[in-house]
Amino acid sequence: MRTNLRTRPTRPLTVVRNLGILAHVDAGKTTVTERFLYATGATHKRGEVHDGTTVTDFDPQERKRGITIFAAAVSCDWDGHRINLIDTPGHVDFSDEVERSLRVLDGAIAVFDAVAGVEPQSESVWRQADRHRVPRIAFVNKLDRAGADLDTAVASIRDRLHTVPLVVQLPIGREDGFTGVVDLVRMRALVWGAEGEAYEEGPVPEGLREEAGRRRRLLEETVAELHPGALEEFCAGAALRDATLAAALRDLTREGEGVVVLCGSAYRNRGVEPLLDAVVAYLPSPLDVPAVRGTLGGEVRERAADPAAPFAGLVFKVTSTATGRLTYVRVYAGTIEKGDTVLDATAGRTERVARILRVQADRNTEVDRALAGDIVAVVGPKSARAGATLCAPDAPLVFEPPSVAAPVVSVAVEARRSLDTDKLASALAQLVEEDPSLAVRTDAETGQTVLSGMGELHLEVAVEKIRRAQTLELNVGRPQVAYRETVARGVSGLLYRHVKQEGGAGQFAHVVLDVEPLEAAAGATGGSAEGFVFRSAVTGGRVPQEYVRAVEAGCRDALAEGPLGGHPVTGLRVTLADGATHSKDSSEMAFRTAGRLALREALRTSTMALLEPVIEVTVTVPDSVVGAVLGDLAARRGRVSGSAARAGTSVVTATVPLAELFGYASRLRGRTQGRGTFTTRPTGYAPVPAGVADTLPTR
Ligand SMILES: Nc1nc2c(ncn2[C@@H]2O[C@H](COP(=O)(O)OP(=O)(O)OP(=O)(O)O)[C@@H](O)[C@H]2O)c(=O)[nH]1
Ligand SMILES: [Mg+2]
Repeated sequence: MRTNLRTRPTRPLTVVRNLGILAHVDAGKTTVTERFLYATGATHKRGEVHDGTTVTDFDPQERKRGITIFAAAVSCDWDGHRINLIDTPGHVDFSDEVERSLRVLDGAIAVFDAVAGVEPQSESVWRQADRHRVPRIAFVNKLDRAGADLDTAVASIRDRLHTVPLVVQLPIGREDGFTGVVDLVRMRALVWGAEGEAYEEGPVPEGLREEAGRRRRLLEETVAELHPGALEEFCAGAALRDATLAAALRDLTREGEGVVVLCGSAYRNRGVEPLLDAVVAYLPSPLDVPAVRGTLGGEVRERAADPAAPFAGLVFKVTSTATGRLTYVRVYAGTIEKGDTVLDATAGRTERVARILRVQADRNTEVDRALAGDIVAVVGPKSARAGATLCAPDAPLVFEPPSVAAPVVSVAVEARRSLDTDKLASALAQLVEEDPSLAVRTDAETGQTVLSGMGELHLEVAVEKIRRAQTLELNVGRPQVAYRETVARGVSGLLYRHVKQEGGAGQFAHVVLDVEPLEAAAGATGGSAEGFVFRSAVTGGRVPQEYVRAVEAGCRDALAEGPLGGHPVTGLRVTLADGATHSKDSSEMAFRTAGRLALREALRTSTMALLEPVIEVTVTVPDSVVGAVLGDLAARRGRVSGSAARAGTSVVTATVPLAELFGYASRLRGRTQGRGTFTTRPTGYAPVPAGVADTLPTR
């Protein structure tokens, strides 16, 4: 890690773009990032993913595996604008990293493979970006590949992402002969040289004039349909001026009413500069996005992106490096300066900002201050976690933290030498702090340390990171999936008496619980994303409010371990039907204990069902082996939901229990001589069939 002291002049916020690059694995996000850095002069050499020489894939594991694992931030300057960019991982196991990045971005580039079109993980990250209302532009990459076709890719954007594609370029040449694009907004041709250095701009070639005119017309019509200002001009003159078209495209992007589509080949350096132009032209600056909202004591507080306002920022990532603990902050309002004391409003602690760093992948530059709209790393805060709000101590507020997905796979880990046990424990604690989608617990029965995460690869990477950083020798168990338990048929009127009245302060709590499956109750409650709903039907004040809350807390305690195998319990509604108190011996503690023991008892008498995580798998294989692949999926309890064939390649989609998918990557490679690929997407939990459930170990 190199650091040099240099303070940059501050810039007006209108020229800042905070954006992320999102896509399915291997679409070319890191390559696009690399080309941005080169085109803007931030680097002087183009790195390649397959050579392990890119700026953003700097971690040894990323270089070895050729995939992005950790979101990396870089900055570059283009056309008088400062572009802060986060290159995100495409593999589904690291989607939490994407979620945390999306939370702090103002815009994004969605990259698609021109052969495959919209792939499952692109669809997932698109939905994530929808949820965060992040405006996007699309880049259809790899137009140089055999079988690449812009129109097919655009059709899949329309059909699978349910958005309106606003295609602003027409490719010149196909596949290997792809040399440039016609810019349909300015009606000019951009053609790159053999080495993909600077492009030459000229008139639209004769042979493409008609096609370009037709597509420009289509673009104008689509835009006029969506944009009232453009419609007015279109109706008046039956055409749109270039400036009106560009302004309307910007508005539509920011409103999320359509997506501007560009194309090119990042690897061959074609289409990169116009993509940078589009970032500047269409994606919003921090001033163009709505004021950010936080709360204080239940009251909503808004903060505009104003450097003069009280400071407020969100921590979205924490890493330990040779420079120390880096806390990545998106500054939403105000200014932080070196030496400031800030409040971690989430934890209620103050922290000191010793240094502020502008991060460029694994290098950084020290600055004196960071303003609203900036993304920086600070050194000094010792305990602020990802998701924490940092703010001026005299103007507190709390931002909603990014959501964290629940882990679905776990492995037991132990140090091979017992004297390394403490070292392993602290390494695991640090790992969890840096990646909130990992969790560590000690198994109550076996005493083993269990690490859980989002998938096999996620855990493999985590374990490898500890091995490398700590030079620890580890024993790692076989991966296990995280089961859950749910109520299939509940009980009503279960009476539990918690009474201890011999000597000293007594305990007295009577509770009566009804337990039912949440699905059955969903009509009445409107359902719950949380999987647990509690309500009280006690009348006449027989149980005071604070004791009702204590019973609810006790029930939540009981959900940690179900009766089938000690797995977390979900999908139920509990009603406190009745209860009784004692004037002297009742307390919140007594009711909490009663709630816990009552629900535990109720679950034991209910009919319970075991749930397992299920995954949608999309397998792409040569036609010749599709039979073997289908047979293998069936043996893994897979249910095929679709298949399609195109140009000798079959794509099979199936829902498979995660427990049956361990080792699938190497199995598929073997069956297809390395020509098969597959991607996965979690689809939730499903009941384990009776015959299988009987053979499972308990937790
Ligand atoms: N033919 C061709 N290959 C490309 C192009 N862009 C990227 N690639 C290659 O595709 C592979 C994946 O590219 P990356 O840039 O690592 O893709 P990514 O989206 O960052 O992948 P993850 O970070 O693992 O999700 C690499 O081997 C690239 O060299 C392109 O325009 N054309
Ligand atoms: Mg990458």
